[in-house]
Amino acid sequence: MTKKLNVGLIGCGFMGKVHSNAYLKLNKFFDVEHEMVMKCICDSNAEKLKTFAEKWGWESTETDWRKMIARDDIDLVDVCTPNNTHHDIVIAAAQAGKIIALEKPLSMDAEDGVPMVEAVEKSGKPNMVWFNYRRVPAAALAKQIIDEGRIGRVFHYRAKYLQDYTISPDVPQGGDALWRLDAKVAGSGVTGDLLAHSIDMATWFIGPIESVCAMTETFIKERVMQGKDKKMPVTIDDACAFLARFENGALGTFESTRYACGRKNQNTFEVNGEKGSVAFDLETAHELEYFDHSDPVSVRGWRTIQTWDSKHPYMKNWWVPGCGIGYEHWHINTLADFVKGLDTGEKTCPDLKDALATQYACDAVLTSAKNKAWETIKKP
Ligand code: SOE
Repeated sequence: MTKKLNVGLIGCGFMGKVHSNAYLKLNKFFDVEHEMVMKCICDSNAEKLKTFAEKWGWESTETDWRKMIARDDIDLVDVCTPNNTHHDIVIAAAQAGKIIALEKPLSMDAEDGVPMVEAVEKSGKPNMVWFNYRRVPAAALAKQIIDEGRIGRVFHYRAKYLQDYTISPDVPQGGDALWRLDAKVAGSGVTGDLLAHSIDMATWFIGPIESVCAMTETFIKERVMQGKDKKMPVTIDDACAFLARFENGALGTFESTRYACGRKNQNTFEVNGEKGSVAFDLETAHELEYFDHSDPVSVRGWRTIQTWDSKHPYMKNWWVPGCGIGYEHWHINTLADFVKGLDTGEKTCPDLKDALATQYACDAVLTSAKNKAWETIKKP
């Protein structure tokens, strides 16, 4: 390791913890040229910040993100704050010439995201959005199989992203833990939070979506707003389903909800092509299902590939075959790709512009649901 990379991370919530762990572990498992230096952690809650910094080994703290961005000893700004803050932080960080790693989704909506992309393009510095599921070994293997032409021309894409944590009407909205339920902070509900992952994966696998026809529903109309301590209208989409036409002619179906009793974080895809299919379910994340139509009929069938051999994507960096990896490691894999890109000068996908394409797709989904009509997706 020859170069030090001084990291400044904003936000001590769930994702701040996940990313802190990635900075802590990266150099232990991946041989990259840059050494991660956990230089500064920032959060407006001073008490929480102190405990977090001590626990994760951050060298210094700031309660004002503008001060952290202004510091000369910060090379990379990592944004782990709620969606309504991404715009201002990213633009300020880009103007200060920082490398940017931003937690998904890009922004509240595409209009909010466009100036962010303009700012990073003007700065010319590397940037990335943490769509971590691309770095699940089984998903990366699916990408390889598709790119090698093994399933041939793609006809169908099928995605589900299901959770159940908002089923109870007693779950409040807003505040540190539940801002994802408040559209003023999150931008949207399952569309921006969960379907953004599915859209990112789909376009990575088979290319851009051209148009969508969607429906959304808000099942529980009022919830207590934290801080206000009274019931207020719920303005997010609790569930969303849409049909999609891809630019390459494939058809897609996408479904997401936080009301699928028993589903904690089920993220699936299935891709059907002329020569075969691949299928994945995050609930069994080390497995990739693969069907090869060219197998002899007598033995033809779905095979389950356990993607924990050292030959599988990312796995040579982890344990011996059969000893699996999970959520924390997918983020370390993501960081590894980004830092390798800093070493070699290659762009890491998705960058902010790629994430803007996903944001345009999310906007089209929500507009389509509102207007009850097909919507064409704009391009960045
Ligand atoms: C909450 O719904 C959440 O943490 C999302 O924000 C993440 O992106 C997803 O991966 C898991 O669920």
